[in-house]
Amino acid sequence: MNKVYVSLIGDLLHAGHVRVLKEATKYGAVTVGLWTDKAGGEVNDVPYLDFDARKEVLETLAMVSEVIPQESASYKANLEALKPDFVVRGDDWKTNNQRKYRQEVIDILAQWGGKLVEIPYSAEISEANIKEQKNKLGITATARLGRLRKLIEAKPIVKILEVHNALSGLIAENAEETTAEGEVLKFDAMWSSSLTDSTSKGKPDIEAVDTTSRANTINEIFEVTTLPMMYDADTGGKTEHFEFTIKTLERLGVSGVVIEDKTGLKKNSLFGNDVKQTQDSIENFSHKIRAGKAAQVTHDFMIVARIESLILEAGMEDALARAKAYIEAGADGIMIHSRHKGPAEIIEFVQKFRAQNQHTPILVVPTSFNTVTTDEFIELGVNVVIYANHMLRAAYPSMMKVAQSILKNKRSLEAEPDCMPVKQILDLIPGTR
Ligand code: SPV
Ligand code: MG
Repeated sequence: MNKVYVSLIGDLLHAGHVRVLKEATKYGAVTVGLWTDKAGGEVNDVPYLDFDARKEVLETLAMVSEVIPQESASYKANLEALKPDFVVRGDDWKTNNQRKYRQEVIDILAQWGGKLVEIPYSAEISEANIKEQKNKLGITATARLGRLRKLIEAKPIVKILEVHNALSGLIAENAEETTAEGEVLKFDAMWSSSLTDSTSKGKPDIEAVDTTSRANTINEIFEVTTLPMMYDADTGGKTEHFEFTIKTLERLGVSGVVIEDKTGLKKNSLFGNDVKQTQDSIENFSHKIRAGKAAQVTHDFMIVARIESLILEAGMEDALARAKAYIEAGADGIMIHSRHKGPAEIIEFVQKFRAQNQHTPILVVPTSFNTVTTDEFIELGVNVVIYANHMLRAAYPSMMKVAQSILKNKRSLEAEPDCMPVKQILDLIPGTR
């Protein structure tokens, strides 16, 4: 009997998959190569359901003889191991994010006279459309919460964009760039920044906006988005308060918090030692991390320890010693911050840290060392990059410019080129009409 290979992510089985599998059975015994999280991570398509749950569903189908893992978005390894006579697939990969693997499949099959059979997909069952429908359904708090940890494990790097209201949340969710090779670039998650949430409420970044107010903003953002969120919890406050904050965030579906090792009146890190700021002791801060880990209800929630040693000029050795201690206290990740224009001290920290610890996720906030690309961060061993304030910083100058133009010209005509057309803003939000 001929061997047929069908490659699937299989998060949501739909008519398109059934058509492919039905057709595949006409050619022989069907082996499904089921994508692992890592395979999905390579093309920005990390499955929502666990591998075993997806496998269980496929194995119940009479059309499927066997389900094996496909560990990469490239079919190469499985095809070379299995040497199938046919690969059957929906033709949507002629245009989607997998198009670079199509020719590779054709070339590999040709080595033993295998053939690619493509099933026409109509627009209503294309992956893109299915995904859009799925996004419209929204996401549960539990699924959203667990997603960030999964993305960090599956992807070479996780890109997080700052959001401060629902509209900026929609931008983080929908912004998309397609490269010449067909790779779709998107943000993976949102950053609830203390700086921009405070600033958009007209308050200084000194822990003056309380958790209730921050939670209300998150609720509004979560109503219209599905991306996971990392929350900037400043110092975490008093340990007893931090325990409540964690439970509040988990209830909302936030994936994790970053707390910074400062004490007393917190000021924004980008001031460095230009203002009075005090670093907490390793002992106190480790205690806060331990209490937080003990307080969390879910398994997946992350507590990331943010080290301010470089910001406060306490030195590299201090930063490394703190990283070690905070991980021992239970931190799920380390954020190392710097306000230097160049990335030298961040690079040194990551290299020295990675020499001792290959697994704990490292997060960076390249506001000042902004020349470094995500590809370079991957090379270095960074797992998460947070663009921590750019949405608000982009919006404010435009608004200021338009306000001044109206005053100066005593009318709004001159400001029009800096404004989105009214027709466009009316159609910006789906469901407005
Ligand atoms: C924030 O976004 O509020 C941060 C990052 O904490 S920074 O402003 O660089 O300190
Ligand atoms: Mg902050």
